[in-house]
Order: sequence, then C-alpha cells, then structure tokens
Amino acid sequence: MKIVDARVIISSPGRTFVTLKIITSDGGVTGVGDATLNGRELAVAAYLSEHVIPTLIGRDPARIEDTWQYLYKGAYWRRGPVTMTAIAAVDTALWDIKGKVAGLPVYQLLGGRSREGVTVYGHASAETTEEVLTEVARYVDRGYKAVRVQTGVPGMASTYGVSPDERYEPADAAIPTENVWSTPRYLTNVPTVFARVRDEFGPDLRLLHDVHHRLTPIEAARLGKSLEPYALTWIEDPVPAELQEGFRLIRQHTTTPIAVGEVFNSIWDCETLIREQLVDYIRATVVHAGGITHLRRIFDLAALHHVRSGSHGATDLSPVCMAAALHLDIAIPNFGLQEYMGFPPEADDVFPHSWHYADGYLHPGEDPGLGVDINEQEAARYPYKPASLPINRLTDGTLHDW
Ligand code: KDG
Ligand code: MG
Repeated sequence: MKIVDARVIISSPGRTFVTLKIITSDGGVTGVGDATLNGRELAVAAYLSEHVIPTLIGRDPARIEDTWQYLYKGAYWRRGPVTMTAIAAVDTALWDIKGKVAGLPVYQLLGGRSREGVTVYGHASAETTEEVLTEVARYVDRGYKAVRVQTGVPGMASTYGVSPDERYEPADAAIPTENVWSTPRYLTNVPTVFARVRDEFGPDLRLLHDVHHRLTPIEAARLGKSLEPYALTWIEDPVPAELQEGFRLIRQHTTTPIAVGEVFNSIWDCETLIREQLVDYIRATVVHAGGITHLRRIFDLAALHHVRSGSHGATDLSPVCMAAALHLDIAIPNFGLQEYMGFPPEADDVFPHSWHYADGYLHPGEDPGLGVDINEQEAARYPYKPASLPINRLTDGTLHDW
C-alpha cells in the first residue's frame, strides 16, 4: 500500500477550515486530517502543498511514527504552529487510514476504551451576571456537567469570550478588530460572577473560566485565591505561557486548579509545567500539537505527573480534529475534560461524522478510522473567507495580550 495522492481543501462553512486528504493505492482508502490554524490558514496550506505533500507520494501510509519523525526532524526547522499543524494533519490522516485498513475505530488502536463517554464543557457567556445565569441554565438543561462562564467587564465595551450567539467566534474581520482591557476592573468583577453562579447552581456543576493569557503571575495568584470559595474546576491560560517558570508563583498562592496549552505545539512547551506539576490540566490539541502521535506523548508525560487532559475544542478546530480528540479522550488513562462548542449546520454537512453528543458526553462512534469525512462537493459551496483574530489594548493604548 502506498500514498498516491494528497490534497489540501480550504472551505469556509461558517468559518474557515483547512483539511488534508490522503489517498492510497488500496481500493480508494483515504484519510483526513485537520490543518486549520485560525487566521493563518493559508500559511499551513502552502506548507503542506509546497513542502510536505511532494514527500508523501510513494510512502507507506502504515508507517505513522516514521513519517512523523521524517516531517519533524527532516524539516531541520523544528516546531512552530505552522509546521506542527501541517505535521498534525498528516499524522491524523494516517491514523484514519490505519483504522480503516484494520476495520477498527482509532480508539481501539490506542488501547481501547478507558471510559464510557467523554465529558465535555460548553460555553456560557453574556454581558452581565444576570444574563449569564440564564445561559448556564440552558447548558444544565441539556445535560452538561461542566460549563465555562465568561461575562463582560463593567465599563469595557467588549472582551474576550463574550458573544451574542452560542458559538463564540472571535475571528470576526479580515483585518484584526481591537478590544480594550482593564485588569483591575476584571479582577474585581470575576469573583462576583462566580459567587452568583455557584449560589444558583449548587456544588455539583463543574465551573470553568478562561483568562486568555491576560494577567501577570501575581495577578493570576490573586484571581485564583479570590475564586477558591467557588471551587472552580480550572482557571485557563492565566498568564502568557512562554515563560513556564511563571506558573511557580501562581502555584505558591492558590489551590484553584490551572489549565493551559491551547497555543502549545510541542511537548517542549509544557515539559517544565508538567514535570514540576505546575498545572493540573494540559489543553494542547491534536491539530496544533503534532497530531495524535505527539499529543499522546504529551498526555503520557502528563499522566506520570498527576496532570490530566483538557483539550481545546473551540469552533476553529474542525469536526475532523474533534473526532481525533475524542478517540484519544476515550482511550487515555488521564482524561480530564473536553471543550465542545458545537459547529454550525453547514460545517456538519461538509464534515459528516459518527461522533455525537448525548447528555453531557461526546462519543467517538464505532466507524472504522476516525469516523469523519469531508464531502468535497459541499465544501466547494463555501469559498475561502479571510478572517483574523482581534488584538487587545490597555485603556492607555498599550498593546496587551489578546
Ligand atoms: O483561535 C483562538 C480560539 O480558539 C480561542 O480564542 C478559543 O480560548 C479559546 C478556548 O478556550 O476555546
Ligand atoms: Mg481558551
């Protein structure tokens, strides 16, 4: 069996997704991998078309590890989001092919089920505390066991994570829009929101909050401390994580658990965080962290150090990435939570999938391979639409982390 062709499909059914499809010599067995990097979609598409696909033709698709090493070490220029997303797309498609050839869902190849379903968290967001209570209730009514809660900051026109509709979509314009941020107002507001939510929904509902890299370690420590009475499952991305040592300071001050990793692309981004147990959940994802092969390596390291998974699952990760994530989630021993926001109906049409939601859990389904495909005729109905993530400034105009 050989790889005879591969193509990159760019389509915007509600938002842009980049998909790699690998075709083999064996009776039309194909595999798909997500290659979407929000706001930098065409960079990954070019990397795949120019530098990766020509080297895949004629290779044995069964050699997943060797292909991974070939693309990683063979590039000389290691890591980085563009390279690692391209590698992830190839790796995911090869796991899909291996499953189809074996006649087994991918999770069986990863060791089989460790649980009955994948616990997910949804996004409740609203401008005010009063409104967000209604949003949380809507998730509880649909069976969700865990909800991420974001509100506006009083006095600020807009902020990260608050959206008029259920599927938060930050990439809202071709040229980045601008937000304004005040850390003092934010730090004053958040504990008041969680006091109300905990009071209203009782102790069992798991509550989460995304800080989106906006604090310094000592500010994050204060936030974590102020949220301790409301027993959050995690605060996410409390500080920018280029400096892994920064998390030591947060850890010394608070028992609120910490999640991090949606922008990580390799094990080297989190090796210190995991080995020193500075975080509780690692949120790296299949599409941006080198595929199933590399993310499994990160989760295995995490398992040795009491760190659980909490994979990123925003709307800018395609239904193909969601499928791959679910096969890992159901198999690994140290699964924590999976983010799930759902997809617009047109994206579900472009990517028919066997994974499904029921009563707070996602299930990968039993189809051989990943159980997801791309309908190329449908995809062609949604031409590429450029969109960028916003930027963020402090009230005095200083550029801040978004
Ligand atoms: O592309 C950026 C989004 O994926 C990100 O802003 C979403 O932080 C996010 C989350 O936790 O889903
Ligand atoms: Mg996040």
